Amino acid sequence: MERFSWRDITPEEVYLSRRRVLGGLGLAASGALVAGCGPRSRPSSGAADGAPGPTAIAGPPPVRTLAGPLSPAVEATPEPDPNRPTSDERGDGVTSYDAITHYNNFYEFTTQKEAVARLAAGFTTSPWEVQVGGLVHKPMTFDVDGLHRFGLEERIYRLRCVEGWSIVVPWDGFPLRKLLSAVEPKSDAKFVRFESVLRPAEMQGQGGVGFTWPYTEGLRLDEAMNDLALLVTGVYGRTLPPQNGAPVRLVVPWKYGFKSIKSIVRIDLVAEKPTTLWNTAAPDEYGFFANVNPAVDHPRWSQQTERRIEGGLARRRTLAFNGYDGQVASMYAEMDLKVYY
Ligand SMILES: Nc1nc2c(c(=O)[nH]1)N[C@H]1C(S)=C(S)[C@@H](COP(=O)(O)O)O[C@H]1N2
Ligand SMILES: [Mo]
Repeated sequence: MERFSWRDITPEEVYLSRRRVLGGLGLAASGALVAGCGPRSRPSSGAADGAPGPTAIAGPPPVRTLAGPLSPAVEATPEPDPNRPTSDERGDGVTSYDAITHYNNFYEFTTQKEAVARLAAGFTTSPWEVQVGGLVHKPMTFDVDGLHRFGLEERIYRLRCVEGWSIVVPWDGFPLRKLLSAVEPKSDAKFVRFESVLRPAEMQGQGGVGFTWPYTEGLRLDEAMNDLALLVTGVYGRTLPPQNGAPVRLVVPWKYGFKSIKSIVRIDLVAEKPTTLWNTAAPDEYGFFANVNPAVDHPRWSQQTERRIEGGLARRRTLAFNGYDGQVASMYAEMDLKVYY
């Protein structure tokens, strides 16, 4: 049984150097990680580190409606789809399938990012039900095929982990707002609460202490209705592999990655701000809103820069709202983002 607590969650550079000290072994197995194994120093905070400044935003993220069903998940990088854009709207190239499926945060399995894929490999994702209820007029239960009545789109989003690493991913899914509209929220519904599966027999990390399982997350209703908030069942045109949150997960690209809850079994409309796993474990470290904000440091590390998990040690500037400010900043016009992080 693995035992860990929120204090084990560290900035990526500490995580990587700790792994190196613990043997360095296994690390080289993942090509994506070799870059992270070299000697590294603490990132300097701010302008002095030579990180490139933000580039101009060309428009909203690329969206492509998918015609057919998703193909089965694969172990190795799937054949490239000639129709898929190879970069996001900023021109940031997509991160490879191998990299995003072998460097994961999924604490139900382990805190070792390189080991999640292996430990999650046999995870049972079918049958699966997602119950949608709470303050709604039409509570509904969906199986995964049933969710696809809301359509299937490919969206290339950046995902920025609170620990300081990031990826660019072609997700397949549909806007959460379509599902929420279908269940017809009552007028007193103000927040949405999400719950991951509780299955300690298959998830060794749930046997440990330090967290209140199951993993839970939440959004304010207007955030959940924002077009960018995506319920995801696939990646790279393939069924989502277990390590990335199969069979269905949320992706909220303007917030730190921990808001993008995996392997969802319940979605409830509620009146009060829901408690969430990370906010409960360490409220001063992981806020409920958790909007990507380079101006507010994590209490234990800077949030000014980040490292793409492919492409070496270079750090780039972290952008307010992860660069999606044009689509989301108006929701927070009244909030002091230095206080409500
Ligand atoms: N249920 C659950 N969801 C989760 C997590 C988790 O541990 N459990 N980790 C979160 C964190 S911290 C990040 S950065 C993203 C990582 O998603 P990825 O592995 O697909 O890149 O998943 C998020 N969703
Ligand atoms: Mo994260």
